[in-house]
Amino acid sequence: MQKEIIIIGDIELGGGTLTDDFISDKTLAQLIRTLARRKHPVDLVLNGDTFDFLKCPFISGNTRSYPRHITKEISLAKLELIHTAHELVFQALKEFVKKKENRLHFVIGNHDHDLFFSAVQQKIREYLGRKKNISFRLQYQYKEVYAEHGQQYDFLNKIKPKQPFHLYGGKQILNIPWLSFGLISNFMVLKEEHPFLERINPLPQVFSHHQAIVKKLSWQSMKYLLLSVLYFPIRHYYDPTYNFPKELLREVYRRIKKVHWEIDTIVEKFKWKRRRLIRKKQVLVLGHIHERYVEEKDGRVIIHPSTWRDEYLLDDKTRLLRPNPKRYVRVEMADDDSLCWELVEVPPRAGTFHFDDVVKDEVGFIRKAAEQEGFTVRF
Ligand SMILES: [Mn+2]
Repeated sequence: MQKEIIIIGDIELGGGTLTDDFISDKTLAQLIRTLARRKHPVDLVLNGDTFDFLKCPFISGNTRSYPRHITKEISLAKLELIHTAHELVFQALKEFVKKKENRLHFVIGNHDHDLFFSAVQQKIREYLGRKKNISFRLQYQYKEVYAEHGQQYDFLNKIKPKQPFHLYGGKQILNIPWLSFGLISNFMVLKEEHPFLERINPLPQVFSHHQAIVKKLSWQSMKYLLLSVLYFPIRHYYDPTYNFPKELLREVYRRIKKVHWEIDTIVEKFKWKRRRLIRKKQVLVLGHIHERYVEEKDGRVIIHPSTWRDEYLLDDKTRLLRPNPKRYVRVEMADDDSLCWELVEVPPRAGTFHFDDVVKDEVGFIRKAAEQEGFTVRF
């Protein structure tokens, strides 16, 4: 075999706090260690949102906050939390890159925009004990295989790769999308109050069984939107993180009205915008949306393998919460460049919960899920 390519997206390693939704360290580390022992070269593509910097707090002394002016010092402090919480995964990656034929590619997503800081990249290389076979990029391409995170086809989470930073107060700060600024300064309180609810899909079902959250969410969104348009741009005139891109207004309004925050048109937009590239590829992998999607046509496949975060599917009738399996894309490339692919499913270790029990004690069930996955929480 010429090469094996493994594509894993939306792992979302967090800071080990209540807002960290990744608990499958054992399963993931085991998979990476298996890859490290292969006899042929392996490309491991972590397809964006590998780290959840967005929902990771900045802890300084006794204060915990979600600052919107994200300097490299703040990103590094968050990275340290993530490293401490998920050392098992870092250790496995370290073992993987030790072999110089192997390549580790970090594709940048909207939750790990912080990877644009070269100091953050350097620190990761330091943690993994290697420099050469680790890369940070916006997309991965090898012959007829292509992967990118997909936030560029999502109006609200689109990043600006050519201007990843603002200059503010003489310092470089991250130029993250408007929605990310909103999440950081308005919705993290809600996420801390309802850490488990945010792991449950589909949203309309969750909302229909939990009216209180709908009220809180609509009120928060409306308040933030109004302030963003009418007040913040004046109050914080010199602060680039409060610039409001007007073209978002219509889209946001439409989404609030429909209580529709999930993005469902990424594949369609991707197919239109990258039609020339798509014609040249055989396997195309996107992330960002946390749903499994496979589209095979004319000897070509487009795949969303879904997330590695701890997520559940709510059954409307029984009100049971079933943990979603984790998935990754595996491509085998033969010496003559011919390839075969498969979407591999990893069964969850966590068990099934009842929605009504979870709602009564969200933190308790966050702990229970972690316990079942063998992940130690520190809160
Ligand atoms: Mn994303």
